[in-house]
Amino acid sequence: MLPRHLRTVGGRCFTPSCNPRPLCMSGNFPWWSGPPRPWSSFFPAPTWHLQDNSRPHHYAAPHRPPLPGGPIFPWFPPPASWLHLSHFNMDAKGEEPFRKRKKEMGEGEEQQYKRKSWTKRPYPPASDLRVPPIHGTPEVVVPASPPTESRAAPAQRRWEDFSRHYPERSSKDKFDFTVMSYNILSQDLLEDNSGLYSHCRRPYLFWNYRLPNILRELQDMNADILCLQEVQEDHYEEQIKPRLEALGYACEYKSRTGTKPDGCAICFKSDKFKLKLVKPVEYFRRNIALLDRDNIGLVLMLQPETKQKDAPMICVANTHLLYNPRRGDIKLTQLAILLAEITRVAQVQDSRFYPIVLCGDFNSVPGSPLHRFIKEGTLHYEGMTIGKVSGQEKYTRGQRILSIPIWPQTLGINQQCVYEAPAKNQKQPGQSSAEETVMKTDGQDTESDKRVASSLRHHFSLSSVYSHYFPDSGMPEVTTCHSRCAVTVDYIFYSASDSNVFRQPGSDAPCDGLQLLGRLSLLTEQDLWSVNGLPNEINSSDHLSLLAKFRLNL
Ligand code: KL2
Repeated sequence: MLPRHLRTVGGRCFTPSCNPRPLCMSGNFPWWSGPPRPWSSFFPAPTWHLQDNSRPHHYAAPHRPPLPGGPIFPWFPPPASWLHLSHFNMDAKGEEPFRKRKKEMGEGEEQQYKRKSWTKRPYPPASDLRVPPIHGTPEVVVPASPPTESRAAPAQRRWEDFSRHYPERSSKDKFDFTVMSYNILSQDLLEDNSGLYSHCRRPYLFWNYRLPNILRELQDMNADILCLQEVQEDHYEEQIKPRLEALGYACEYKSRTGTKPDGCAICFKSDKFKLKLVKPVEYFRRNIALLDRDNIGLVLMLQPETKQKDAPMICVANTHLLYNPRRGDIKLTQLAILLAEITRVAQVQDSRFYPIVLCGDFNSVPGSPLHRFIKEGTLHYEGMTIGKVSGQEKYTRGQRILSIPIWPQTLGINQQCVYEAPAKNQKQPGQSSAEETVMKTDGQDTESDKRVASSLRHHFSLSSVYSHYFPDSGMPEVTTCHSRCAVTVDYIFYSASDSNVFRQPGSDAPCDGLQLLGRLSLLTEQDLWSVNGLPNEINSSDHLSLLAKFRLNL
């Protein structure tokens, strides 16, 4: 966030009074309305390639948030991507920011901002909320009437249809479904980190204003599976879950450990899937100093409801990894725990797995070691500084390097992100003798043992739904945008065709994994600043939702 003295330049305030222009609101609702949803026909024809054209990550984006009224002073606030300064408090207990000052607020506003126990029901239940109409501003009472706004051409999110790349299949031979991943910005975190939202008009930050927007977006997206992060428990129980249940979803929730009031939810259309297994995943371990953070994950096994044929189960995992940009060691260990849990529930035999959809906010940027590890299945980390892992920070000099191995053996997870069998010396599926030796002779490794020991692996073959860069402009896609940064940290990974996915016995399906039929395009940082960043009048989180359509061949 900019220091206060820099925020007022040339007599104008950069942050709170910009003209917010909602995304994609030129008379139409940004997404689509009313079932059935004609996915491919409603949106303009796609201009996308199927390949995942990963490019090296770069940081600066050559544009800046708009100054209201045009620049009259030869100074501009730097773009958010230049301002990714870590909180000085991060290293100690990085997740816990300072409680933010609320003295600037009026009395009534402060009432709204106060965290309350959910048993006290400070907010109206879902049934009292008027979900706003598809067109126009949500019909909720906001504390101050916003000034008149000028609307510019809105940034567009388009549906990109890839289905033409796949042969048509009869309805009995396929199971198509949509998955959304969305960090909805818990009100508690918004208030704790209010400096990140100093560019926003205050009325848009009230939960009573944001909730109907979020519910409307969920409703209009109408995804078959929702993977939500930063879902505050009171809001979930009283408002979000009842609304989603009314829309035909069954909902599972895992709260963060400790005193953190938010968590992750996975909701699925109960007429499309049968719940086979729920696995809440806690990363906190009392006896392991490295794992003292309260992040969590949630894994479900879902059985597609198909009339004609038995479909294999689908493993859906959702997580929100640690934010602290400097603690890549913790992020990698949290990820390893999640991958180990997925292995446990999704493994069919040896290294064959049911199709996996892995969603979440990984607090790591594209091209970072953590991101590459998920996609490539291997990471050699010897000599890597802990701050480099997530790629959130440019300068990592002076930081300590990752220890080898990253996590202690007492965690019971090997370097292949698989839980070790309780019996000592028992080989894990796919574990080589060299790795086994390294685990046993820790401290006296040979050079080649050391190389194996300083490499992580996992057994899944995962692709990312998004490409992370726009092919024509080379501009980075952005999934989160606030005063301090505009980057991709949210992903939907999936077991792509040709991966090591379980094939139904006797199946003549041309491929074993999931086929990506389409996705809702993301935006650039520039697009988002043209609507005053996030959250804004219409988009009520500091993240964009991610939406993908998959096909499972039966
Ligand atoms: O970046 V996030 O926002 O993926 O949307 O994930 C974390 C951050 C979330 C959960 O911990 O809270 C936000 N500075 C900025 N943002 C922070 C900080 C911080 N010190 N701590 C938590 N968050």
